[in-house]
Parts: sequence; structure tokens; C-alpha cells
Amino acid sequence: MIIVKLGGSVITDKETLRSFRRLACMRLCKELRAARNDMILVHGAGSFGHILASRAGLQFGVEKGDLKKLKAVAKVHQDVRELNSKVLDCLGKNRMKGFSIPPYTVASFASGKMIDFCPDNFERLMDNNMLPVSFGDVVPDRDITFSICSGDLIMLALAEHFRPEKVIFVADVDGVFDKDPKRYKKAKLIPTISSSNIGDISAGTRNKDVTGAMKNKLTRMIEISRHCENCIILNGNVAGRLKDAIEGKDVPCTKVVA
Ligand code: IP8
Repeated sequence: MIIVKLGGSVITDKETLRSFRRLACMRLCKELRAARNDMILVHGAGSFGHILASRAGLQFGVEKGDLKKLKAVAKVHQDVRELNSKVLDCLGKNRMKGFSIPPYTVASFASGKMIDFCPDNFERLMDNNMLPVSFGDVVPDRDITFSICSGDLIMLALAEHFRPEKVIFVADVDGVFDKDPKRYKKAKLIPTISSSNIGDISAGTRNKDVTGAMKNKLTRMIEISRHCENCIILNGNVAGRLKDAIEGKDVPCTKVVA
């Protein structure tokens, strides 16, 4: 089986609050059909999560009774669920039976860390040829009231349990570059990334995500790569790349290894 994450940068416009990239999402859902149901899908929060969460400082937790932050928690949760239903709608229009699994229904959190994960519902859905769809969200937290669960964290828990054949991160660039490819034309694609060359990534690839800069995300991907045969990051804005990768063809990408 495979696990795919549709990054928030491909299915939303990250600069504009709550802007869904429907055409891109529809095309990617069509490409996902190549997986023939043997798959779990996760998606990022993009501009439905990061902008408001960052404005309210939700990445630092929520003090009990902090009404301003609690209001932001409720709004961010509502927004990411709205994004999730848009993704489910695109899947449905492509004849795929997506079923939503919000992170708080399968995992428990303390001090911003996942302390417990129950994969049963994912298994049950797949047994019935349904496509489980989880996503980055705000989650109740035992110690800091609410914390943020990145889709990447769900990816790691899923990879640990299911030991998939392939894990694919769908981004808005070809993979990992030595410099930010959106700012430097001469940025070079790094074909393989591991803990030994993670230092080659320039600080310029930092982003504004509340779930951390590129390097943190890569560290998590390296962890994920310990639990699967093949872990890659590819460009979802180029038509056909996701489908080709699912079908086992070589595509421009960065391979993540432990
Ligand atoms: O986009 C972030 O999830 P990610 C979740 O997968 C929120 O890192 C609520 C910002």
C-alpha cells in the first residue's frame, strides 16, 4: 500500500486566506486513481490552517480560558474541515470513496506530542475499499489545552504502523533544493536527502508554517523513510508526476532515506 500527502502548498494558495486550488486538487485526485484503492491520503492545511493559527500563536499552545485563542482554535478547526470536505468532494467527483478521519479521533496529544495512535479505523475503511483521508488540524492536548497536529505527524504514525511500500509527499516544487528554488534560479535539486546531507539545505527554504521550517519537516520525513521502502517528495503542479510515481516510473523528485 501507499501513503500520499497532498501538501497545503499545492491544494491551496498559501498566501491568501482560505483559497482552494480546485483545479489542481481535481487533477491530483484523478492521478491518485492509479493507486487502485490501496492507499491512505493525508493533506496539509495550507491557507485554511497556517495563516490564522500563526496569527493567534496556536503553535505555542493555549492557556486555559484564553478566549481569544480558543476562538481561533474553533475557527481553524472549522476551516481545515472545510478544506477536507473540498478534498473529499474532488475525490468523489473522480469516483473515489474518501472518508474523513480527523486526527483527534485517532490520536491523543500531550505537550504538542502524539502519545497514542489507534490505526483501527484506517484498517476498517481500507478493508471496505474506502479511502481514509486525514489532515493537519488543531487537536485537544492534555498539557497545553490545544496543539497543532501536522499532517506529517499523522504520516509518521501511519508509516510506523502500516510499513507502506511507498510514501509520497506532493509539494509545489520538484523536491528539496540547496537554495529556495522560488528565489534562486540556479538552485539545484538534491536527488537524495538523508541525515548526513540535511545540513546542505539553505536557511532560505524556511517557510512560515506553524508546523515548522523545511528542515524540521525533512527530519520527520527521514524518520518516515525508516518505515517504508521508498519515500519521495515530488512536484504536484506538473501534470502526471504523481500518477507516474504511483505507477513506479522514474520522475524528477528527491528521495528521502534514513
Ligand atoms: O499543513 C498543519 O498541518 P500541515 C495544521 O500538514 C494546522 O503541517 C492547523 C495549521
